[in-house]
Amino acid sequence: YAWETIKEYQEIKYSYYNGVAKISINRPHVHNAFTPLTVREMSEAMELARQDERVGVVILTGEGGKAFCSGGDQSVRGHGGYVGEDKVPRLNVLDLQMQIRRIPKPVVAMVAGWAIGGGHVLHVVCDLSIAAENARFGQTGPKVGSFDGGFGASYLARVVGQKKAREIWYLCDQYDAQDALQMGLVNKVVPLEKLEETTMEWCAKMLEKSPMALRMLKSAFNAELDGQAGIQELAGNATLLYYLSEEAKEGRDAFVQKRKPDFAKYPKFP
Ligand code: 2NE
Repeated sequence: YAWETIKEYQEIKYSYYNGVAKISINRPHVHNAFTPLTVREMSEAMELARQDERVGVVILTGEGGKAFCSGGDQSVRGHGGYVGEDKVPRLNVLDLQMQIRRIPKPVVAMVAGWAIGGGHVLHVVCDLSIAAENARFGQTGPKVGSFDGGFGASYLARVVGQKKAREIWYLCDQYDAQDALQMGLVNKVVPLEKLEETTMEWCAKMLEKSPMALRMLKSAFNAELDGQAGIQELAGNATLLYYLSEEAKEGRDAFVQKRKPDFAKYPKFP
């Protein structure tokens, strides 16, 4: 694929091809563990993908074929979070999780090798996950003095069930791609050499579909689980649809033209 670099970064790659944006963690020497800078760059790229009207689907992945992401870089974990050049401890990956959940376009995790710890949670919060046969999944929190009690626990439990989610967190075992497929943690398993091709085929199928329908579905799936914030997201999309209607435009026009709105002609559906 002729991926076009959209912006150069230090710790990630961000590129575009045929309606698809690809955000790839580029720290293969540490199995793509993330620092605050990695996350800040991913966050900016995710926002660029959201704003880019050419982009219909986003792929999240890691460089090198040996790891998707191994979580927070333990060598920069300080007192209260992961520490960057400004010496401030942060857990900014939690904001990135929210962004993945809220971007109104499907996000697909393309997983080769390790998806571990906070890296595992990143694939969990993606809409879909395609795994290579060499993929390995798991949480390590209780082993390294950490945990993710947010989406990393509650959404994982929605995906694989309460018993399995508790097993994953309490035992910190590792699971291969077939285990993950069996528990509904990934959508498909393919040979490593077919990973990008298959992911791009799935993206192409989604790109043929109605972007508004996909947008509504994503917020509808979220709404059931995200409470008031989920309803806000779904309702925002309802407002978007309403603003596209003549009925809503009549209200705006009447105000601007300083006249009484005439809503009488609009249908009162049963
Ligand atoms: C992923 C795993 C199981 C792979 O094992 P293996 O044996 O295949 O590789 P190795 O030798 O451990 O790793 C290769 C290099 O990458 C570094 C290693 O230290 C090693 O470096 P060198 O010895 O060659 O210099 N590396 C790997 N993961 C790293 C990491 N996360 N931070 C810094 N360096 C890392 C094995 O590597 C492993 O278990 N990695 C640690 C996984 C982990 O515990 N991640 C953090 C979980 S906590 C978290 O992510 C988190 C959270 O819980 C809540 C909020 C935010 C984040």
